[in-house]
Amino acid sequence: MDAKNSAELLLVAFLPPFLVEDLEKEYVLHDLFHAEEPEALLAEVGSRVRGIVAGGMKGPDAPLINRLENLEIISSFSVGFDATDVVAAQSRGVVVTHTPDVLTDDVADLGMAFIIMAPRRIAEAERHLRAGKWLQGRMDLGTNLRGKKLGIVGLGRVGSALARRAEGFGLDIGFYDIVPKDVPYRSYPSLIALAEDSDILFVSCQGGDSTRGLIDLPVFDALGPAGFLVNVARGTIVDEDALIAAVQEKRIAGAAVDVFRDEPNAPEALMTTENIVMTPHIASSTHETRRAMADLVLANLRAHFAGQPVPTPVPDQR
Ligand code: 8YV
Repeated sequence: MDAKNSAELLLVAFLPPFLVEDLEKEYVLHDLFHAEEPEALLAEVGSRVRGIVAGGMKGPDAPLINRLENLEIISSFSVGFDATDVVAAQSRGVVVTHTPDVLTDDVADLGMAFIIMAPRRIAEAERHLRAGKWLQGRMDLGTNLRGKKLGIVGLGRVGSALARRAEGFGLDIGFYDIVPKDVPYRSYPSLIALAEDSDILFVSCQGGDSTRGLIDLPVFDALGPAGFLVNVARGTIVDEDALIAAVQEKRIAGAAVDVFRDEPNAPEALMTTENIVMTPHIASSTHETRRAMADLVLANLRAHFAGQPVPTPVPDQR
């Protein structure tokens, strides 16, 4: 695009510099996320803002949405849209759009890596070697995957992509979803029933109020002392105090998580806990996928300002 679109956009999340650079070529940007005086910025430019660029962990709440009288679109640099108050946006006729599909493979790849890492104790093994403990003896044995039961909580895009990978590792796949699915995997009537019958419980449902604290102590106890929990979805879905108790008291065998309740804070209590793998929300963090997500944010905004329809999020289809 040669000339700048006259539209003014509010950035409310941390966004990769290459996306900000590209947005700057087409729009007038106001960076609320880094603003030293957010109130002053909003007072000055709020009435001119026609679009918001949000992120998966940081999006506009109802007061902000309602304050921007000329807001037309919220374009989120994420598949998850739980950080944005979608109901408030839609009730004002504000379009909400996101970046599905382009990150599915990367998130499923990390999920599969976790499913191997936790039972095989790969992170522990690496720490064992680096600490010079190999010289003192062998570490404890891990658990193998073939024939183990994998329970997927939320069989959307990521859950389905994960299931395809897991088939290749000989895992026996079941799932629990509030939406019926026509798939060759075993469907369970409840989360507890799935957890009771699973060796590995994989969380890939959407975040937000509908799933807050879904994975609680009864679910961990249903999974049992030989079970593993893997979460690549949202930290809010897992009751973090229950997770800490579950791994530390060995109510489950171990866990692997990429997401936390209060990012970028991971619980201090887990820093020295051996039987949990933790990464800082990196599931979609590859050059290729972040570029594709950025391109989709740009394409969604361009389509909207050209008067074309943009894809809107479908609940329960992460
Ligand atoms: C990103 C995500 O890390 O897409 C999502 O929902 O959680 C991740 O891909 C994050 O949203 C970046 O804003």
